[in-house]
This record gives sequence, C-alpha cells and structure tokens, in this order.
Amino acid sequence: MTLYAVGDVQGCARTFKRLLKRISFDPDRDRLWLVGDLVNRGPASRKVLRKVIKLGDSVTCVLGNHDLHLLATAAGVRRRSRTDTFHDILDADDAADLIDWLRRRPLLHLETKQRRALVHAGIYPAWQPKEAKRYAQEVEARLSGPGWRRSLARIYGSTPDLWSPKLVGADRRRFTINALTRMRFCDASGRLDFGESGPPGSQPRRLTPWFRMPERPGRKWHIVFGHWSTLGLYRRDGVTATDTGCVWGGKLTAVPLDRKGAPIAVSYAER
Ligand SMILES: [Mn+2]
Repeated sequence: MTLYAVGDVQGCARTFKRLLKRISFDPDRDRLWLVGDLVNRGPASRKVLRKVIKLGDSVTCVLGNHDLHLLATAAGVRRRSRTDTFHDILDADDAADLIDWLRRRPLLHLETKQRRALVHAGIYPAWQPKEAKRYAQEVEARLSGPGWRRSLARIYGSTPDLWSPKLVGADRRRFTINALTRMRFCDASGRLDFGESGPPGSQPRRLTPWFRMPERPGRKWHIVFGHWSTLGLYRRDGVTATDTGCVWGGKLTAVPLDRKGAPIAVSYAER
C-alpha cells in the first residue's frame, strides 16, 4: 500500500490517467491525496471528476479555489467567465450528482496520528492545524448542507485579509476560505497577499511564503498542498508542494508520502 499526493489536475484527464498508470495505482491497495483544483482551465474537467468519483474511498480530495468557483457558478451566484472550461460539467446529465459530490469535499483533511495534513493552498501560519480544522468545518457544514447555494454568495472578496480571533460569521468563513485555498505569501503582520503568484524570491521583500513565516505552529506537521505552480515540487520547511503546472503544459506529479521514494511525474498529455 502506498499513499500518493498528486498535484492540481485542473481538467487534464489524459495526463491524470497516464500518471495513475505510471504509479500502477490500485484503488484496492493504494491511496491518493488530491490537493484540489480538479477542474477548470484544462480540457476535460468532467472526465477528471467522474474518474475521481469512481476511485471511491481510495481518494481523499480537498477543495481548491477553482472547485469553489465551479460550485458558485453552478449555484448561480457567479457568472461563467470566458476562461472557464468547466461547461462540460454544468451541461452534463448528471451535473447535479457531480456538483453534490464536489460540495461535500472538505477544505482541510487531517491525519492526527501521523501529523499529516492535506489542503489546497496552505494552513494559515498562526493557526494550529486542529484550530484550522475547526474553522474549515464551519465552511464545510454550509457547503454540504441544504443552504449551500446561498452560502457561496458570501465567500467572494479579499477582505478581511488579516486574521483576528475576533472575526466571526461570514467574515471568518471568507478569511478561512482565502487562507486555505488562495494563500501564497503573507507580510510580517500575517496579512494575506493576493497579488503575487511568482516563485519565492520574486516577491517584494515585505512578503514571505506562508510556510516560512516565523513561529508557525503547524511546523510540527507535514502539510501537503498545491495551488502554487511557480513554486513547483517543494519538499522542505515541513511541507510538500505538489503543483508542477500540468495545465500550463508542465507536469503532473505524484509524491509517495508514507515511504521513501522519488516523486513520479508525467508530462502534459492533453490533445
Ligand atoms: Mn488553486
């Protein structure tokens, strides 16, 4: 049995299939951690979603910003933008089933015994992972419940961008979503930055990658994430970053998590 972490698939169904074949993935024996952003930008979001659903309990998948954007579009609270490529899901006969499956995925998955976490962008540096899970659950409860459409209308916006224990309600949920699914850099006060998306070193000096912020309590955990294609495969500072830019013509990468072994990557293989 091997547990693999796989980076952002983003509708690249052929590349995903090729990667599973390359690692000889067996859903009866192996497990897969998917960092989210299963859909959008790539050519075959529906195929990816159906394939992942078919893999059943062997897969743990968290929600990414593109997945949330699909949910909000399906809910009618966001308009399709010209760059969105998930129309195949919205137009499918089984669209409702696909959307219902997706909105029941968590924002954060913890394996407490192994001190291992799966999240799309990262765990806010000032949070203990268990604290982060409590905040994530406030969002997850709404997304998986009957009022999910309405709840999505209030998640958009980049404020508040600074954490305070005094944040409550929709403000706290919006901050949680932004931290868990959009974060890359923070300033010294812990303010989230949404402008920079380049690799570490390309940012203004006042900003720091979230995982290098000082006194980060989550450092005692192994945090697996994606979202940051210009960071690429990165395995230091207590984290494993897995987005190797498949949808931009890069690679899709699987990293074995519970045994030693080199990451396995396949090149972009869409038509
Ligand atoms: Mn993302």
